[in-house]
Amino acid sequence: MSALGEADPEVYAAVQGEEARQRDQVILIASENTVSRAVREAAGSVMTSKYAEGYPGRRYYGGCQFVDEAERLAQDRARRLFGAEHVNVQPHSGATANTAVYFALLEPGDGILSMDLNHGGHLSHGHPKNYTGRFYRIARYGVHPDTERIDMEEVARAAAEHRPRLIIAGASAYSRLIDFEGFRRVADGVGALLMVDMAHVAGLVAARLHPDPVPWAHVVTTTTHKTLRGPRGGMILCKEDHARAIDSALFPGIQGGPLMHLVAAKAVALKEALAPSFRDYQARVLANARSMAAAMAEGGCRVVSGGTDNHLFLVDLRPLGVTGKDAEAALGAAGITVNKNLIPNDPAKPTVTSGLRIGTPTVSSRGMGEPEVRQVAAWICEAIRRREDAAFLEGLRREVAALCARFPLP
Ligand code: DSN
Repeated sequence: MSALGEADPEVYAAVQGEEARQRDQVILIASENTVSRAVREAAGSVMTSKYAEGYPGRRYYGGCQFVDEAERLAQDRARRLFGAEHVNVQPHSGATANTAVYFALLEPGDGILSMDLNHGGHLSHGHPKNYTGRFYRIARYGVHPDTERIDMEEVARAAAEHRPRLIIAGASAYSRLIDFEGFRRVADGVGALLMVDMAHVAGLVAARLHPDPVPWAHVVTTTTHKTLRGPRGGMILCKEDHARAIDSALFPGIQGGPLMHLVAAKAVALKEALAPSFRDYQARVLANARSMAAAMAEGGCRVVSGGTDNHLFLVDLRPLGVTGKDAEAALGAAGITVNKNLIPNDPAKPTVTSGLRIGTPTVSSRGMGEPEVRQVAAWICEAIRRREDAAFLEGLRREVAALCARFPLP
């Protein structure tokens, strides 16, 4: 038995349960992935015990020589991977990375122009219930009602009207390419700074399969655990001009000691992302998302904006007469994990929704390809249709587990 199993059987059982869930289910949460054993080993390493407030070579604690090595490796690899002038690998999360940027570049009351959460934006970009919605003057842009794509003319019009200090490009439920160069033109036109939150597409950017925000944005934030396939955490990339302000906004501004086990795990994931095989993986993520979106449309769903250019797509369930909430529950019973999601101009509440968000990073990490994801799409449509049929959902759960057994977790 493991040390955890002996010391704390209850937590051990929860961890075992989670391992079995990940092993036996098809996970289609667009913001999740499954990390390598090497990343897990670093994340579970002795570095969790070390305090290291400060930055490499400038710490407030003794004994930092080895954590310094790990942090420098993470910084160097991130700079190389993204071609960034300066990198901070310490943010505990994407929201924390964003907070550091706001504290570095803005004063309370300054204006931010960002994507509407109801059209695919992110909570920490100015939602009224988030601190950003209380501290800053928030203006929104959304997707065009006909194309369901970001409308750069609307972005330019909103920027001219609201004169923000910061424009944010980046989303958590948007399946189309984002024109970062166009955003920079709009920002320059009104004297604003541009921040890109590339959390969802960072792995695709690293693989050069998505437009690169780094040349255009003053600051780029990301998480490390989505398409980038690292441990949970955040990262900030910026031009040298903003490096000091960003570093001191993060520490001592909003964080204390960095989580050095996760910084070490970020270094490992960044090394993996520099390997040629990472590009093949990201190409599979894209091909799987496109193929799955097409199969869902064949199954009677409406795919928002008609398809996808990245790792995710949104499904409008109204043609099937089911809410996102009920579809999520039925699919959960069949061993398929998705999340309900608002679609643009959704008439339903965020706790109910008319849509699902479906992403392919995890299934692609397991090695599933287009035949498998098309099969999963067919199962999803069938499970939604037969959502009241508990015996069918139970049988499907066994078929899903059999598919998963052919594609073991790392
Ligand atoms: N909550 C994340 C997502 O699911 O997209 C974003 O932070």
